[in-house]
Amino acid sequence: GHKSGVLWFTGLSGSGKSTLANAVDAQLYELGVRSYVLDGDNIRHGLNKGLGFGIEDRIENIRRIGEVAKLFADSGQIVSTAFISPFREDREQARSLFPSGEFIEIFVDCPLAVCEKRDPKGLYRKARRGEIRDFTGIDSPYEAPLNPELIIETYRHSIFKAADIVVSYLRNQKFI
Ligand code: GGZ
Repeated sequence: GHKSGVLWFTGLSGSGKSTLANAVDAQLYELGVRSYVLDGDNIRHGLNKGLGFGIEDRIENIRRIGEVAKLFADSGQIVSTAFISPFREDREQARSLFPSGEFIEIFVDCPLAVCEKRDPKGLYRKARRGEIRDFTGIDSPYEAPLNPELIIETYRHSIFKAADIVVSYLRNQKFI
């Protein structure tokens, strides 16, 4: 068996949160650990359809994600959440839903300039042109974690190495 908990990935758009969460999920699957990833594809397009990117909507987005993550953890799984989650206070609120040690905040650290250069969906370009407003890092704030359990610098690690750092942490902390 294994312990349940949440891997809370936070970082800018294009920093690699979803990619990393999915790589960790794949490694956990190989190890026979039950895990699940919550990301924009299954939450923003479903449960949270209708929420936008203004401050109030982001707060509500993260609040619901915290509650859903708790349900998955209660079901015995290791759940990964891959959302910008830009505000410290909201991440702390999510943390407070979990027993101490079971909320693992992972700062997916990648400079804005690198995220902007990657720009996989062309959103930064649109934000720079003023075609999208309230874009994180451009005209909406991102508050980096002050004391995360892990910092992963995705601009200097391969995705495999980055996932390995997370899985090793879970081993060291006796989750798996
Ligand atoms: C930030 C936006 C915005 C704005 C659309 N600001 O790179 P992506 O496309 O796939 O990831 C971003 C995603 C952010 O949604 P989250 O639910 O993670 O945000 S938050 O935690 O702040 O609620 C981006 C896309 O949605 N996107 N408009 N204005 N990202």
